Amino acid sequence: MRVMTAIRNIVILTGAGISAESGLRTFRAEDGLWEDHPVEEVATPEGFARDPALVQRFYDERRAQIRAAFPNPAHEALGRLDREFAGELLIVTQNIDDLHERGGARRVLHMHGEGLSAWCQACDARHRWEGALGDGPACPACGEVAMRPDIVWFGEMPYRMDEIFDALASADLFVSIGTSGAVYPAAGFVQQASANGARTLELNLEESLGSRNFDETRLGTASELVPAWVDEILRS
Ligand code: BV8
Repeated sequence: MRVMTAIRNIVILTGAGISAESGLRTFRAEDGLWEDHPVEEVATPEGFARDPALVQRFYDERRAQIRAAFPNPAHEALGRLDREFAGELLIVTQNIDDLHERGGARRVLHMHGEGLSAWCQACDARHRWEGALGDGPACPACGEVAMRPDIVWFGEMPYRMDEIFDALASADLFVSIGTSGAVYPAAGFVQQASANGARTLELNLEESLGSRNFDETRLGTASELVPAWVDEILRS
């Protein structure tokens, strides 16, 4: 365990586990299905090209679930950290919900896109979108019917990787919350942070694929572990 020097720069990575207690399903159920669909069918550009109506319906359903969900104590604790921590902070989330923002966090980076955003393939405009896309609405900017979910699918480049790599290069603490460590490049962030001299901490319900890469792993639910950890940081 690295000596606990003053912490001035924290990077947090969150996954579906932090939103589980808000009622949003995580991905890696035993059957490897996403909401009863094979991943390739609903979370790849090929799947979208093959059956756009199915994929639009899949994300219309997830968008409605996001809007019906509420932040839980873990999201709210990170909001408090964002308000009260004097140093640098970046919350990189793999989640497409807006529960970090509704929990009060501001410095949030959605590396896999956002469920409440639509991306026009005709003019490249992005729009906040709370309703359905399956019924083929026209793009508010160009009028074309060409909007897709603003989501990073498998095989697509995650958003704002440069900012993430810069943050990992200067972090002195990297905390992973509620992620299985199954998907790259997010699953590799802990090694990058560690190689740059950061301490690394995992808060998760169970051991993950990356647990051996962390200085410390605490097992439990996010709504228990995250508020306690935020208290610890704000006291130190
Ligand atoms: C890319 C948006 C090129 C969609 C998502 C072979 C080897 C290595 C890599 C690859 C490979 N073959 C292909 C790849 C690349 C691929 C990949 O990693 N595949 C995996 C399957 C092997 N990655 C990509 O394609 C990525 N793009 O590589 O581009 C590139 C990259 C960089 C530089 C140059 C080129 C793009 C991947 C993005 C896919 N989109 N999401 C949507 O949401 O609909 S992925 C999706 O699954 C999530 O966003 C997240 O990233 C990922 C994992 O999900 P988790 O969030 O971890 O959730 P999960 O259910 O898995 O786990 C939940 C955890 O929470 C569990 O551990 C559980 O114990 C815990 N938990 C549960 N309840 C609680 C809890 N914890 C606390 N409290 C609780 N109450």
